[in-house]
Order: sequence, then C-alpha cells, then structure tokens
Amino acid sequence: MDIDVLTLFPRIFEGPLEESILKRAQESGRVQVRVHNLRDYTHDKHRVVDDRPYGGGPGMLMKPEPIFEAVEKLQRNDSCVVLMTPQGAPFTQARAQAFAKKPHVIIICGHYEGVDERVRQALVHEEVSIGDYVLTNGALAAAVVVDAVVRLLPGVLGHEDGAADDSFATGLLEGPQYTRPPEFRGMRVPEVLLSGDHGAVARWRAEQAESRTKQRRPDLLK
Ligand code: JDQ
Repeated sequence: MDIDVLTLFPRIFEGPLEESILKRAQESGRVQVRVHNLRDYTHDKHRVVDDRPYGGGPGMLMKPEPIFEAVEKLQRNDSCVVLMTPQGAPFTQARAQAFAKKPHVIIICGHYEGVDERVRQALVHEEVSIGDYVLTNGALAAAVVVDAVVRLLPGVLGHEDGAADDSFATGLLEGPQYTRPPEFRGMRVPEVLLSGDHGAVARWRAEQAESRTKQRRPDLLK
C-alpha cells in the first residue's frame, strides 16, 4: 500500500513513522508512507500557502493552488483522496479497514481555518474527523489515521490473528487482563484465570467484556 500525506508540518510525522510497528511495516515494504511539504508546491518567492477568506472574517484559509498541484502530481487512477477536517465523517475501525484495502491513499491535512471549498469539490473523495474536538491542524489527525490503517495491513502485526479480536472489531470493549505475579500488593488475579479451564476463562472474559461495555460504552451494544 502507498500513502502520501500533504501537510505544512511534515516533521509532525517523523516521530510516529519512525517508531516500532510503523517503522517495521515500512522497512518490510508492506507500506510506503511519503510525507510532502505543501510549501514545496508553491512557486512564489515567499512560498505562500494561505490567503484571506472571501466575505471577510478572522483567520486564513489554505489556497487551492498548492493542494491541486500536489494531488494532481501524486494521484493515480486507483487513488483515494482523503481530507482531514472536523466536519468529516467519523473515522471508525470500519473506515480504517476500508482504507487498508485501497492501493493508494492521499491524505490532505488542513491547516489554518481549513481549505478552499474547491479542494473538496474537485479533489476529495472522503472527509474524515478523528473525533469531536478541535485540533490546531490536520497533521496529528492524519498521523492517527495512518497508524490505524497500517497496523491492519497483512503481515504488519507479528501475531497471527492480527487485528481480528481488537475490541472495535468484536464490537465490545476488552475486559480486565492480568500478568504475573498472581498476587501483587495484596491484589489477587481472579482465580478462574489461574484455573487452566479454557472454557471457564472464555466465559468469564465474555461476561467481563459485556459488563464493561454496558458500563462505559452502552452505545456500542445498540
Ligand atoms: C484542520 C481548525 C478552526 C479547523 C485546520 C485544519 N477530528 C479533528 N479535529 N480537528 C481536526 C480534525 C482538524 C483537521 C484539519 C483542523 C482541525 N484545523 C483547525 C480550527 C476551525 C476548523
């Protein structure tokens, strides 16, 4: 899979892409993530990427020209062009799975107050939001999307089942989990987990997942 990210802050991606799973996914050739600085797609001396909104008002918008130039250079007939924006459809595990099946995703990170509407009109296939809070720009949101998508690619996670029993794939939250020692500062690991009875363990985990989901995320049960 190929992912191209268009941003004014390419260094925001350096840390995340160079760590652990994302780094190994790239080294093994399962994904190629390229981060492009939109300023490199300007032609004027001051490399201007923003301008004032027509009709007035505070803040600045991203000019359409550098985004059009970058997307038109990078896009292929199999590309999916995604815009990060607080007005987008919620980014969910289902959307991450859909993106993971695409051969090429181009992610446009908005900056300032957003992008000129003609970018949406002419270039963008999908607008996504990672949650109902306002970030300073789209770069961190795009890094979240890249992370969630890359770990779903075949061979990226070490263990076999891969992401199959992630809580958002099963539709339930994960229940409590324990590792050694069996007693720590007076707190005991539940006896059933030490019993060796795999059927009883499976039933206990299912009950715990259900009650935790009911308590914390009843919306997931509906
Ligand atoms: C941009 C901003 C005031 C946007 C500029 C581009 N889930 C999510 N939260 N925030 C974003 C996504 C996001 C994405 C792209 C962005 C925020 N901003 C800041 C400021 C109004 C609108």
